[in-house]
Amino acid sequence: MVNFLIFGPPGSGKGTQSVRLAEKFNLAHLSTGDMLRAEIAAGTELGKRMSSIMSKGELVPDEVVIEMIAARIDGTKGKDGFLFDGFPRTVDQTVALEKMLNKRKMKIDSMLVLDVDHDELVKRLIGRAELSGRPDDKDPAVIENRIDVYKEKTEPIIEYCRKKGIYKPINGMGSIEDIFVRLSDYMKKFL
Ligand code: B4P
Repeated sequence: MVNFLIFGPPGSGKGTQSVRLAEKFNLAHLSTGDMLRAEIAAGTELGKRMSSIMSKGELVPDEVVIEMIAARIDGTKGKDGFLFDGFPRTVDQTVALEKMLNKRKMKIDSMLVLDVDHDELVKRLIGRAELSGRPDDKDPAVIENRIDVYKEKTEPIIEYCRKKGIYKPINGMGSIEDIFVRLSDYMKKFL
């Protein structure tokens, strides 16, 4: 099993690229954002509690996403590895993921970080708001807050992974196809 983190600020293309990469390399695509939105859509108790946090652009509590991921890791069969999308988002989540993987004789093999300019992030998210109706994409102030939260709470994971020698920056500017080729060319060395 080969395990990748796809990483980057909101709007950097994590979700967009993950769907295609997971298919190409037979990886299980685990997106905590998608899992949380599914809880909200299903009207569960958890979804109701998480919805207001997400619509402000804040992170949900670590325990919530760690539990979701643990359940999915054990429930996955027939794949060649995992592609973690939007998880981890804090150093504590990273440590928890490493423990989960180590217990199952796995590790994080590579962290792919999509680098995208600030103005391009905002443009993509505002563009998506019209199609997705996501409350966290509609309000420019919420978008800025998500980017600030990323810088404060999520970006420190880069230093953590750099020290472990698994950090790989990827240019996330350009067409979806060009970025897919950049990511695939790097990932295929592991598979
Ligand atoms: P996520 O679902 O992870 O949302 P995201 O980071 O905003 O989106 P993503 O990065 O996948 O979107 P993409 O760029 O692909 O999280 C949402 C919320 O859930 C968080 O704010 C938080 O509240 C909560 N949450 C999730 N995980 C959590 C965790 N682990 N811990 C705590 N809280 C958590 O796409 C954006 C747009 O850009 C799309 O419209 C796409 O079509 C477009 N696009 C992509 N690539 C493009 C390109 N190259 N050119 C032009 N447009 C492009």
